Amino acid sequence: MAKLCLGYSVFSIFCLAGSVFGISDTLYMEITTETDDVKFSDSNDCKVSVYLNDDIAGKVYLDNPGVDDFKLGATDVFSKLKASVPLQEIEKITFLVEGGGDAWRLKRFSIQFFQGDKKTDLISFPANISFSKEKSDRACKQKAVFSVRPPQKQLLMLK
Ligand SMILES: [Ca+2]
Ligand SMILES: [Ca+2]
Repeated sequence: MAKLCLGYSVFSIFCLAGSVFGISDTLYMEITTETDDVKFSDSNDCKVSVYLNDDIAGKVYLDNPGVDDFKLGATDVFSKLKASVPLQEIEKITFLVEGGGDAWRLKRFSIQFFQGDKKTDLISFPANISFSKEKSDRACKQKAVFSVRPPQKQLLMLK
């Protein structure tokens, strides 16, 4: 009996922790970037992160460990990124670039959200933005921040 109670208690605590901290319903994002294929579009030292609405503290870095991301003309997929804002409250998606002596040119990106066994549609955005906080390696205007708004709330529905 004592063993059964102990088992039950541990299970309860786990369930409680799950509901309090939202372990079971963590919202994840998958972001796919297309680096432009025109000269100098690739980057070796831009530190790229993405955040939702104005929650800069909740930013997640786009970096696949051991992979040379943002090569010329490359498509990079960044998975299991934690979303810091509930799905229905997302109004803005912002790319932030820190550093960047070697600018990065983003042609397009897409984003999809996952929660449990459900997911949203894939939403795709044109960008055509060159990023660099420090200096340019292209004769065009550099930005360090780029924001888009999801076009329709229906696209942010889990299915
Ligand atoms: Ca570059
Ligand atoms: Ca990397």
